[in-house]
Amino acid sequence: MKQKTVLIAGGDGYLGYPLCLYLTKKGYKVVSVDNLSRREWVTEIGSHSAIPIEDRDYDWETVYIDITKYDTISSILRTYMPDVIIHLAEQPSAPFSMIDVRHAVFTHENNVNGTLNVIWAMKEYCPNAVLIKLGSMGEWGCPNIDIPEGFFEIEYRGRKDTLPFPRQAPSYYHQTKVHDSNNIMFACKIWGLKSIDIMQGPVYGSMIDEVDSEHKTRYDFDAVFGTVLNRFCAQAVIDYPLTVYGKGEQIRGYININDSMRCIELCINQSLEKGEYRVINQWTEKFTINELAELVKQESKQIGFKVRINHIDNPRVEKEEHYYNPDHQKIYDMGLKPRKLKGIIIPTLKDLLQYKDRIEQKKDFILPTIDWKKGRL
Ligand code: USQ
Repeated sequence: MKQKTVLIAGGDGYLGYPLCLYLTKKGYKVVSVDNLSRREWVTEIGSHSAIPIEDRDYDWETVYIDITKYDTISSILRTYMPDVIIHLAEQPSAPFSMIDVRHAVFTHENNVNGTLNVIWAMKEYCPNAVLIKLGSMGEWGCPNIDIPEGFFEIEYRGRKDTLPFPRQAPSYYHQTKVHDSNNIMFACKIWGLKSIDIMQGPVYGSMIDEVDSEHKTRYDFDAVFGTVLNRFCAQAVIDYPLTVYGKGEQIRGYININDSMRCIELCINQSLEKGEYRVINQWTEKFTINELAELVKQESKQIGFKVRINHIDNPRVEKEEHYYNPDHQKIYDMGLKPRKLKGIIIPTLKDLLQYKDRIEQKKDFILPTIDWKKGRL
């Protein structure tokens, strides 16, 4: 069988880089495109990745381009004619998008325009390819009813229809993911493109099973680019009280970085009909923030850490107590065998201990300084 060519947009990021490694080791022909802007954004806010990434290797083809320029992404698609395009090339931080108007507009231009360029170039040069697009569970918000995977049946004034489930994003970053979803759904409808739109919850973990010393992913722990569990693990390593925002009863669906890689590979091997727009909720376990903090505290006792938990004012506008019940059956139907978060905390802490000095160096960037109402504090 022909080896699939997979183009990964955003191949330098937290997920993109290990995904290149993972898929290369699995025998796919991988082409990574990136303009390294994630590195610049983290530098702009004054922080750095706990795991150094300056000297890492690329055992796959890498192209330095900016996908917000149509001519560059279209020429790449014309040259490589990928079977699958995995689009991760977005500004991924909610706080970064809430700093001020400049950052909100930049996040929209970068994310929404990049995705529009990808779908227009696909239509022109590889209309039979499958687009696997990284969206966010945040697109759904926290409604007081169950969350389906994309569509739901509704009866209104005596008539019934199957409609896209309402999206209620909690930041200007998450709003860009909603705009992307609408634009991709529309492209599938009018041009017959094929796409899987992945609604992924916060990802955690410092490494994938296939990692070696030359191919480590980045690991952010600052208040802008670090996701909550990764932050808690970094905080535990330097004996910094865990930063629970507000009441800490916010619930999210989490996924380990290994499972994220595996789900994406399962998506690569789905067969989609012409015009199909499929939505997947990609998360494996639900926790409140308080439960996450308690788990990190309990687990890390086994390696002699005495973790403290601190409730701080919530810089975000979000529900702190709510119902949360999103479906996530499709990843299991595709064949995912999930891992449990509990077993991953200690290996992550041990891995991070090697980088303790780098976390200490930037500990001033752990407390949040961006507020949803006031902008930069
Ligand atoms: N939180 C804390 N303490 C912290 C950091 C966060 O209590 O130190 C809380 C937040 O208030 C929020 C929850 O943890 O309720 C999740 O925050 P997060 O920063 O881990 O995740 P979020 O900003 O939602 O964004 C991250 C990724 C984003 C992805 C999203 C999936 O940065 O790219 O789309 O997770 S989801 O959360 O399902 O929308």
